[in-house]
Amino acid sequence: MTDALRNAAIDILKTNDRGRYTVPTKGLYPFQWNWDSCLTALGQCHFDENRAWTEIETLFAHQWPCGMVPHIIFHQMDDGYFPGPHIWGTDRPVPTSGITQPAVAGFALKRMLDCASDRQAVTDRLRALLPKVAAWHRWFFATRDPHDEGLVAILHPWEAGRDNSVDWDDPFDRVPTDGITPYTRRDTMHADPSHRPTKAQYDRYLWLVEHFRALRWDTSKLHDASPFQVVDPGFNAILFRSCADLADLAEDLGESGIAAENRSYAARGLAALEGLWSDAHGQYLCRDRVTGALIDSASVGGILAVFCAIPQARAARIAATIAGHGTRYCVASHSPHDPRFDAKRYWRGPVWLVVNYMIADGLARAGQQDAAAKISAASLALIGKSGFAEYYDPMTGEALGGGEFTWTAAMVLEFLA
Ligand code: 9YW
Repeated sequence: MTDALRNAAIDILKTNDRGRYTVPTKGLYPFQWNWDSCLTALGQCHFDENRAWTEIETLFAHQWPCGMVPHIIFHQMDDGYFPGPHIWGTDRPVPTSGITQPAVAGFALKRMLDCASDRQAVTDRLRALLPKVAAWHRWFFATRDPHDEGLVAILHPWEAGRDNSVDWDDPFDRVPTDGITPYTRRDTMHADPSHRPTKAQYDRYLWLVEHFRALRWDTSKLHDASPFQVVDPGFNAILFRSCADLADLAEDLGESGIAAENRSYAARGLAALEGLWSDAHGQYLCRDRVTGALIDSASVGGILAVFCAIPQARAARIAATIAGHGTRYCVASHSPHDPRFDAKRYWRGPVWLVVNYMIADGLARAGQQDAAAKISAASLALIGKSGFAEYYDPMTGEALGGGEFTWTAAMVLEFLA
């Protein structure tokens, strides 16, 4: 059974491999996505280490001069996806989007080095990537933390990778929709529209893109110009974990400057994260940076915070919160106790294996082995029941969204390792 699952996962990674990058799934997402690629590399490591390093190298070959690593690289034109390169209008040699995604590369590289069959053989590749990842981290604090809080803001829901989370509902009220260019969505042609974001949300996604494009994608200006600035605990935790892991890697390579800088980002960030803790919810919450208020929305973003080195008591409480969800399959992307929970709609309830993986990893590191093992078992049970889907109904385990999904397959290889 384990061998069959493993082989099926490898088949998916190979099917979606486009040579130097992997598409999340054919049809729905025909390009390279940032955090998908980094997590995909972890799966590739289990059968083709060289290919795994190439995946990350390709991503960083498209880093912007300012340090940002874009969320999509449009390697080859494909009309199957909207919004394509012309809507973004970023003017890059190979077209990219103009926003970023969770900075999981630092973590991925450390994990890849730990898994390497010959660490010496990958040292040069790591040495070449190190300053690039460091530049990305520096860019985050320079452009997304203008008041030196130690926490960075996302300026678009797509940056968090949790597109239509309940977290963004209130801050989205401030984003206008007037004047946007008429458009035709493509996602709803590939997947059930009732499992996807609404038109009202897409209008706002597009308004933000057009607004940033009008500022010529000057990433030093976007933060203050954006009506949407949200401090997401999950997004920050991924960055802090990557900073800490990059610092370890840098230390090993004698790059003391990068090590010290990233240790400091991680330490300051961890301290600042405490301000997002909610005792009432037993997890962290987002903060709306425009109003300064915490957002009363118990999403998986506040659970994912366990991916960085939060205090052990917080991790224990998060484990209890997950258990308290009471869903057959964990971890629901939104609390089922909240009336806004929607078991089938994308990031408003369904389970995502990548998020499960990071939560399980964080819980295990914090001494919550049982809770981590339950998440791992639930993840594999979902695959056994419904295959390698994009996301799943936490109550029934039904497969939702795209099929033959790359990062889902990659995570299975990690869960089986
Ligand atoms: C989009 C590719 C991406 C993920 C995101 C997920 C979804 C849709 O798919 O985004 O149009 O970008 O929300 O996290 O990276 O798998």
